[in-house]
Amino acid sequence: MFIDCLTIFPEFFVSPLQEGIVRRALLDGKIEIGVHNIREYATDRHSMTDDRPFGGGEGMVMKPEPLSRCLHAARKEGADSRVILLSPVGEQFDQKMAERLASHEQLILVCGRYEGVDERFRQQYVDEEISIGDYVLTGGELAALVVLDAVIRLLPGVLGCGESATNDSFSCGLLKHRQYTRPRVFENMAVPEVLLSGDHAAVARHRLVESVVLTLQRRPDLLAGMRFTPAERKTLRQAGVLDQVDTAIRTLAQEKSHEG
Ligand code: 9WO
Repeated sequence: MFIDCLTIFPEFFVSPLQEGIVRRALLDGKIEIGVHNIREYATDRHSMTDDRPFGGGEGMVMKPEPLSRCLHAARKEGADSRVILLSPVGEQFDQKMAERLASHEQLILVCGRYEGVDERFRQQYVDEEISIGDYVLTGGELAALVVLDAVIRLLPGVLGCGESATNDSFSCGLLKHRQYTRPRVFENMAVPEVLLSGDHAAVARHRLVESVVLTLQRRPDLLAGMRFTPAERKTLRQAGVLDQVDTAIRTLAQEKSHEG
């Protein structure tokens, strides 16, 4: 996959791309990342990328021409590319969106600064606008790095077999169970006995219950539309949480039907 970032602060992308899994994906050639300095595509004497807003008011707006020139330079002709603007009014980013974006050949992440980008650039070139959450940043760069990180780890061969994405929080619709490592006792707290038993089926049942209870407590909204197999239902019944789960799922379904 090609990932290209359009920014007036290319240095933002240096160290986040030089660590851990993203670094390895780059070295293995699984991804190619281009960081393009919008300023290099300004044509005036002072390389201006911003200008005063029409209609007056505070702050500056990013000029459309340097952005479009930069975009044309970044775009791989003939590739299935997606142009994304990071902005607080975008659609909220989530794991499902990361999975969808991971299927494109090229992502072009446009990072705004100042008060935002000229509306005509957005209309003409932006395929989708993405928000990573309900807060305002000083620019789109950190949001672009979040999207980039979440997408890269989903690409084939990027995670080793010991770090598979299939057991992550959200991948199966539930939050991931909590983890333990050595020592067996830390500050008087022991590791749950079942995890030491070597009984893989019992461990799997324990983790399912842990996941479901954590999701009920923290993110019951994630249980909407959730379906459990008869074996899973049996495990949840034995753990005494099945009724609570069914009630939560039913309540969410009712809430949804009242919305529509
Ligand atoms: C800001 C904005 C506010 C209201 C309506 C539209 C808007 N567009 C932008 C915008 O493109 N802002 C640029 C990027 C310039 C100012 C700083 N920027 C920004 C992006 N701040 N916060 C984000 C952001 C991006 C993704 N998820 C959360 C916040």
